[in-house]
Amino acid sequence: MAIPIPSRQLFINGDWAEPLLKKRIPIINPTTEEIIGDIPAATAEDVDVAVQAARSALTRNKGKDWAFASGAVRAKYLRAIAAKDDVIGCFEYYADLAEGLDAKQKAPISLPMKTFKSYVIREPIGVVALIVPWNYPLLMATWKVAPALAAGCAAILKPSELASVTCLELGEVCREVDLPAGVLNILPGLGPEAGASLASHPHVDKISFTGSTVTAVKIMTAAAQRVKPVTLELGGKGPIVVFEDVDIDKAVEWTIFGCFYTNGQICSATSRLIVHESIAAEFLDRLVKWSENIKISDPLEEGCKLGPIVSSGQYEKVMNFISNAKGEGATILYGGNRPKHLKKGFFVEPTIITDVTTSMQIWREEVFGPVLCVKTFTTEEEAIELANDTHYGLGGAVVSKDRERCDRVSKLLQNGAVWVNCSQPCFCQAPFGGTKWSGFGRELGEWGLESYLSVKQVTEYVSDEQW
Ligand code: TXE
Repeated sequence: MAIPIPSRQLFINGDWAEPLLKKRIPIINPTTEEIIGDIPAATAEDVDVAVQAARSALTRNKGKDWAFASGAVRAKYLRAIAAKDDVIGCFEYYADLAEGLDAKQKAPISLPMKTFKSYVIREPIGVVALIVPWNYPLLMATWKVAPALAAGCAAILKPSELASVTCLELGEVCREVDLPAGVLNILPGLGPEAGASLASHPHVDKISFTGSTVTAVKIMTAAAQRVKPVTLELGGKGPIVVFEDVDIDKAVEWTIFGCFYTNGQICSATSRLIVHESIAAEFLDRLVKWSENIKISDPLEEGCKLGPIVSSGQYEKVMNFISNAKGEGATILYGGNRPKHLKKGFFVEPTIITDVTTSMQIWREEVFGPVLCVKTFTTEEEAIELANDTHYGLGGAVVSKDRERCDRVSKLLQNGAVWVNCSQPCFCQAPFGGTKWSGFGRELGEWGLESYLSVKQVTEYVSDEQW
């Protein structure tokens, strides 16, 4: 059954506002390729208004100042938003951390001289730009909005032009819970217009970005001009290393989940299978059998396990990766095509690619689609070398019954997250982020909150002694 899409405007200063240039972007259903609605498109003019609203929300003197409110006050709003929304756990978690922040304020520092007293206060960084991608649009937004608001920042959320609808509904929730005006503004729009204006705006104090490495470079360049801090959560080409002592069925299941879940449109997807050569033949056999049973359909259909790719552009990109792999001499062991039973929509079969070399594009670049490439290994050392043979460093997995081996490998993988005997579990209490081209800074957990706080020392001369 089709879900009605509400027609929304930009969310600025606590209310809906038509974009100043009245631009809108069509929404295309990736299953039917039909236009099913549209979203407002912010431009630099709207960004100015929203940044001004956010800035005055920080210090407006009507008893509702956001930056100077206690963590407990902010926690009340976060819990109210959580009660109305889907990504409840994350908002509730940061409501708890906001309260915890009150107790940490004015924490004394022990100094070597009695003539001075020193303490530390944690203050919100200020106005923050939160730029998010289209995969998990509301969740990626929440990973930023909840800690930013808990810290006392005022935010401008820029959802992806390909998936803004759920983020806009967050605006309606904020209205319902009477979140002070300007604390959260939501500005969908094109990356080079709304996104770039936000990243370079002189009154934005920090940028937190999730998306591609190419766009991250542009954002960092803009931020560098004004010496602004950035947190970057970027792409990946994660390994899943499978040793010879595993329960093959369980390991196959995690391999499938780690690469094909959400169509592989996950930054931390483990899309490079590195499997011990002694079990490789049987492993691949069972992997193919599993893949044959994945139901590909309209995601609204019961039992669907694999829906369409997000957009025609992304569909073309995934198909190009597959044909380039063939062109470079790799073997398409399974999939590689549009499923025959689906005539419309941006659908791609789950795809398994073998005979891969480490110089091939399919080994080196992020596909962001349901495409797994495979290599075998003989020694643990070789497996680690293959796993780390990438510019990226977001998620990685190791599967083995040998605990000590898992500990050794976990230590040596150059990833921000390592999963042992599983792939992809994610909890808002644990830090998430990457190394190398996968970015820097951490989201979630207490690290997520710290990234929106600035630390100030206050040191007092307390002695009667004269200088
Ligand atoms: O990402 P972009 P796209 C990867 C994935 C995908 C590729 C391109 O491989 O195929 O990136 O996807 C905004 N200044 N990932 O084009 O461009 C944009 O509007 C400021 C991995 O969708 O990075 C959107 O809101 N902002 C990734 C956000 O940046 C700009 C998730 C992300 O878009 C901008 C998504 C600019 N100049 C794609 N240009 C992950 N790590 O999860 C664009 N934007």
